[in-house]
Parts: sequence; C-alpha cells; structure tokens
Amino acid sequence: MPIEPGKTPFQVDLRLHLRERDEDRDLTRVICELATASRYIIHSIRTGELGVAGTSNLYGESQLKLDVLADRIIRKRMLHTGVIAAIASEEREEIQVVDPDGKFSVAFDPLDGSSLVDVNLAVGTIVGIYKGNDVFKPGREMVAALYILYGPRCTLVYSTGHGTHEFAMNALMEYTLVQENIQMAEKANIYAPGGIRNQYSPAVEAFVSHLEERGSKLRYSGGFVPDINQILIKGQGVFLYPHLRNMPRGKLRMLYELNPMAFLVEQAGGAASNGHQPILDIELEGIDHCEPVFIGSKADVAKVEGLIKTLDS
Ligand code: AFP
Repeated sequence: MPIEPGKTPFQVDLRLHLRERDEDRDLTRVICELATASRYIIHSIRTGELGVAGTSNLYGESQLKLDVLADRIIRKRMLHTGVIAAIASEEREEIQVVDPDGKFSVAFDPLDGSSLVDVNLAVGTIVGIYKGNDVFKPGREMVAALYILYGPRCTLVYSTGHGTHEFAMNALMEYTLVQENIQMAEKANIYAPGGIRNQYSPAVEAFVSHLEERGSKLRYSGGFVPDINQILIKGQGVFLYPHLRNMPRGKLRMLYELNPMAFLVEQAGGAASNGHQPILDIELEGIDHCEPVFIGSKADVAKVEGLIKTLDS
C-alpha cells in the first residue's frame, strides 16, 4: 500500500492501516484491542511487581505476577471486543469458551520470556487469531497473527495474510507504521541456536557448524519474540530450537509460539519448519503440543531439512 502523498510512514496508525487494507472490521477491533492491552502490559513491566504469583501453569513453571497480570489484561480486552468465541492462553490450563458463535478465537502467550524481565531483557506477547471457535486448526488456517515486543521501544508486528508489517508505539502510546511488507533474504548472516549444544543431533550440529563456517554471527537472547524480531527486522537470519537428545520434541509450543511466528515469517518470505514439514501444516495434538523449530531465511531452513534427511534419519 503506497503511503499517501504528504504522509510519512509514522503518520499511518494501526487502525488506519487496517482500514485502508479493507480488513474485516471485527478483526480490526480484535487487533486494536490487543494493541490497547499492550499499553497496560508495558506499564506493568516498567512499574509492576516481579514477585512470583505462587501459582503455576500447565507446564509446572512458576508464574511471575506479570505473566498472570498480562493474561488478565489481554483477556479483559478480548471480552471487550464482543466478537470472541474462545480464548486459549499459555498461562491457563483450560480454554475459555466465551460465545460458541463468536466470530474469532485467540491463542496467546501473554508474556513470553517472562523469566527475562528481572534481568531487564526484552519480552513479548504472541497471538494467533482464528475464525470461529476452533484454535486447534493447522496454523495455515489462522486469519491473523501478531506479536508485541516490550524492549527499549515497544513495537507491534502483525499480518492478516497480506504481508508482515511493523509498528512502533509513540509518546501517545499509539502504534504508527514503521515499515510494511517486510521481505526476508534467502540466507542468514545471524543465527539463534536454542537448546544445549551437546544435545544436538548430527544434522543440527552440522547445520550450526555450516552457519559458523559461513561467518554467521550468533544472536540469542533467550526470548523468542526479540530473537525472531531481530531476524525479521534485519530481513535475514535463522532461529532454531531443535529436537534434542533429551527433548526430542524441542521446547516451543505450537499453539502459542510456533504457529503465530511461522505465519508472520512466511508472510515475510521466510520459512518455518519442524525439520520435516512446514510448522503451519502440522495438525495439533493438543494444547501443550511442542515441536522442534527452524525458522527464518528460506534457503537455510531448506538446508537444515536436507541435513536432517541425510544425517538424522
Ligand atoms: P520462558 O517464557 O520460560 O522464559 O521461556 C522462553 C522461551 O519459551 C522462548 O521465549 C525462548 O526462545 C526459549 O524459551 C528459550 O529457552 P532456553 O532458556 O532453553 O534457551
């Protein structure tokens, strides 16, 4: 979408961007309410308590108060839209059915990387949006995905299936366009290797060695959102949280982390695979379904798929 004459990108706000692309009005409402939720979340991160809430989520991880707070904030804004069928959150064991006839459902990690907040590293909210009341469809059936990155700047990256676009929060806490239709290069100059290296399979070990021999630089923060954001905004890179000897399904969750990020990266011309097939084509086995992930520059994802076929089979 060409920026109107006389308008600089920074004058195009999120709602206007969605409206000018004739997006569904109710989907626009859901995305804008998520943007509103981020204002409260960023405020809580910068001023809130960091103590442990004393409860734990499905995976047995102790929940930081901010996790619980972020979950509540997003949930409240979703109910405010009036168009939500179901809400799935990484911080809750049950999917909340709001209105079985609701137009959209959301699956989100309200504060991914929350263990990084107390060391002042960037964290984020990850959201997948589905038509109707079923969030267990393959990710390719999502109607939209977005993440919000709470870093030195607060940025929002979204896609409704027509490209991936970046916005930044201004002094008035509004999101204005930074760039649209992000395009990723075929090959990576940076790589983000998750997991413990001595648990890597022969193929993953060979892949990382290949990247290093090519001069790729290691960029890994321990936060999925900032690590993926760096790859998207730099327009190249590859993130891996692979199958490990001690964690054959990897660590990251299909519903809350992998599907939304795969949607955004594919829309930017990248690829996302579990080493054998696209993440977005995988049938979900359940709410806590984890998969290995290789995501980013297309040629590098294809490279590691080839190595897995040759060396790991
Ligand atoms: P937390 O949400 O428990 O901090 O985990 C963050 C995360 O799910 C994802 O954001 C990172 O990419 C990944 O874990 C980092 O895992 P390692 O700590 O094993 O590197």
